[in-house]
Parts: sequence; C-alpha cells; structure tokens
Amino acid sequence: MSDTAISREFNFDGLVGPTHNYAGLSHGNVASAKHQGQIANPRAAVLEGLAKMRQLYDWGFGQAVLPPLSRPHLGLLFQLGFRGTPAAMIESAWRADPILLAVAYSASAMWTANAATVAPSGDCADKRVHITPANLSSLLHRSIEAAETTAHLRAIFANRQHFEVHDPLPAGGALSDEGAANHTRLCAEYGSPGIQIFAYGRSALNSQTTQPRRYPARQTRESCDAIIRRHQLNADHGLMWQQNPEAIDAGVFHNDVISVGNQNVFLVHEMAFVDQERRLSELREVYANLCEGELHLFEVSLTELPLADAVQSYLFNSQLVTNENGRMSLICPRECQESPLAQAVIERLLESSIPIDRVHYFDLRQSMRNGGGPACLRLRVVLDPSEQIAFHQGVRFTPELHDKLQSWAGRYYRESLNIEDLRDPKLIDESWLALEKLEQILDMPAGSICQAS
Ligand code: SUG
Repeated sequence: MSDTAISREFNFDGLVGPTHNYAGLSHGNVASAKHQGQIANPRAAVLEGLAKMRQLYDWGFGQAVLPPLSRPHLGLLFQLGFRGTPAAMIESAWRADPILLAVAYSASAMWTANAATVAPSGDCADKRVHITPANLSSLLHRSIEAAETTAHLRAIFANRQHFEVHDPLPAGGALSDEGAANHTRLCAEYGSPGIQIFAYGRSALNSQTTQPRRYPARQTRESCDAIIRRHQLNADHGLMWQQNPEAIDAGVFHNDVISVGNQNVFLVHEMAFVDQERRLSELREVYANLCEGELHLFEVSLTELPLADAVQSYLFNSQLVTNENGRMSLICPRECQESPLAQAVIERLLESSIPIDRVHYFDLRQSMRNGGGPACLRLRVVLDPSEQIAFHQGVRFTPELHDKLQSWAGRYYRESLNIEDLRDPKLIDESWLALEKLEQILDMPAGSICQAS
C-alpha cells in the first residue's frame, strides 16, 4: 500500500525555540513551578524533540514540524508601554519585572497540542479539515501565541479546498481554549467517522458547575460548544465532559495529563472526569452506534496510580499511535520508567487484551521540566491521501530535514539559558537569526516565521 493510500495521522511536533527557559510561569502546572529558576538548555531541548520525531518517522508514522514563534514578543512589550530600541525595551522590561520579560521570551509554543483543535474532514459537514487555533487566554505567556500560531497554520494549511483555519475564539475568560490537549477523537479507522470528546474545566455562563479550588480550570465549556459548531461536527458525536476539579487541583491542568485515546482505545484514570461511570457508558453506547468493532476502555484506579504519581510520571501524556500492522505503541516519557507504579500499570496494560504491544521511552527532560511530555509536543492531524500532499511539504519530516535541523540547532542555539540571560541584548538577534535560517530550511516565505521588528 502506498504512503498516501489511506487516511493517516500526522503528528506535527513543535520545534523548541531558542529561548526555552524555566520561569515558572504556569500556575497549576506542578513541574513549571518546581523548576522555576533552573538553567535551561535550549539546544538539548530541541534535539530531544527532534530525536523523538526521527524515531517515530523511522517507525513509519506520519511526522511533520511546526516552527517556534518569534521571541522576544516586542509587540507585547510595546503594548505594555515599553518604548525605544529592542535592547532598550528589553532592559526596561527587566527592570520593571523580570517575569514580564520571561513572558515576552517564553518558548511555550513548543507544546503544539495546545496550538489548535483539529477535526478531520470526514467528521465535518463540508468535508474539509477544520482547525481552530487556541486562544490560550488563561495565561499571559500563552495568550501571546495565538496570532502567530494562526499565521503559521494558515501558511502551512493554505489550501482552502482542503483546509479551513479559523480565527482563534475571542480572548477572555468565558471562551478560554487550550486546543487539542483537551480533545480526544475515537474511531474504528482514521478515515471512518469519529467521536470527539471535549474536556472542559468550567462553564463560564453556568455557575452551577463545580470548580477547582486551588488551580485554575483553563478550558471552558462554551469554547468547546463553539468549536463543535465551527467545525460543523454532528453534535451527537461530540461529547462534552467536565474534567474532575480534584484532578485539576492535583496538577492536571490539561486533560492529556490524565487520559489518552487513539482509534478504538481509551486509557483513562478513574479521576479524570466528573461522573465518570456515566460518561464511559455514554461513550460505549455512542461508539457502538457509530463505529464498527470493539471499543477498548482501560481505566486506571486511584490506588494503582495516585494523582500525584500520574502527574509526576506523565503516563497519560504518552502518545498512543497505530503501527502499520494495526496494533498500537505507547510512546512514554522516560519518567514512566522511573516510577514503579507507572511501570505496574504498563505491565497490566501489556498483559490485557488492549491492542497495545510496544512501549517506548523517550528522554524529553527539558520539556518535561516545564510540564510538557510526548503528547504535549505534538498536534495530531488526520489527513486523507489528497490532504497529505496539500499541506506545505517543507514542514514534512524527512531524514534530510532532520540533518538540517540538527546542524541548525548546533549552530544557533545556546546550551545554557537562565532568567538573567534574558536581559542579554545579544539574545534578541540570536533568536531572530535562528528563525530567519529556519524559514529557509522549511521553505517558508521570508518574514513568515521571524517577525523581527
Ligand atoms: O501551558 N508549560 C505549559 C505546558 C503545556 C503542556 N501541554 C499539554 N499538556 N498539552 C503550560 O503550562 C511553562 C512555562 C514556564 O514556566 O516558563 C508552560 O507554559
């Protein structure tokens, strides 16, 4: 069967940007708080991500990259009243508040599971792939991603015959949207009709919903409803499930930290959703009506894996991918190997009738220290044969692209970056130069990735 003969899932992994750092910007993300102030290694971070992409490509999975965003975000600093040359703006932002400068320099766009929510063409009434870039309006450093991410997605999925890249939802608390990290699609085959589970943390317009007490609920129900309408999904196939507030309070800031699904397999912690038993029977029923074959549910209990261990090991932030033989592999962070409890769950999984027979571990520590595991680093896009060649092919992963990106990182990325370093005016030009070179490597128009001003 040729490469493009059937619908496949492509993982669009985020390339870690040259200003990757640990500023502790994400309230409710335990790893981000824990590693605040540590020295980051941007070069190691981008290479770790590339090694994962290369391995998945070599195993035959669809793989592509999404570029980092242009940092520092001088537009934000300008809006906040800083004026003068870029170096002067950086210096006065530092003096006003180093955290503000860290916001403008954040490389958080690497977690492309938060870049957008994507619906395959087969699920949408107009039979095009629909993409809604996430507004990420819950946190300042993430809210400044949406405009550039939208521009990148529009450049990559430019063919309007196949793709519709919407505007992000209007920013503001009521429509706060964190993208595919709170979205799971289940189906028999990638090209057949799918059930889309939308996870939300709170309802902005209905004060009856229970809310977490300690940490923020980032995704609203209203944003999920809007995405179902925009993507022209059959509302009966879009399930709206509330995240368990207790889990959010334990550090489960996105749903992909507590469940993962692929085709007919759904791995879920018992504390993932409110009213979970009822939700899972609803899923069984909808699946039986819409999809052929068996649905495999694998629930992990609190005794087996307490929430703190789920968050520490990031077991559910593994990628679940379908091999060429139709069986599945689990792509886990190395931290799962270091957790005896996660290991016991994996053993039970492998002994069960769930069609997963391979487990691989990846060292993604640079990203993990900011709360980003294998699944955070990628945006899943299911594409049919014509769509697979209709997106911008310069971002398609190949061994040649891998080689180029490795040398590029070796040349333009620092091996050490701490918060004080963000004050260094040389970092501005360095990071712009890296992105200018990247535009050439990915064959993107000049100025489309690097928005130096
Ligand atoms: O939004 N961390 C990201 C991690 C996102 C993980 N994505 C998924 N679960 N899909 C976040 O909390 C840390 C940035 C800092 O602390 O500097 C950060 O933004």
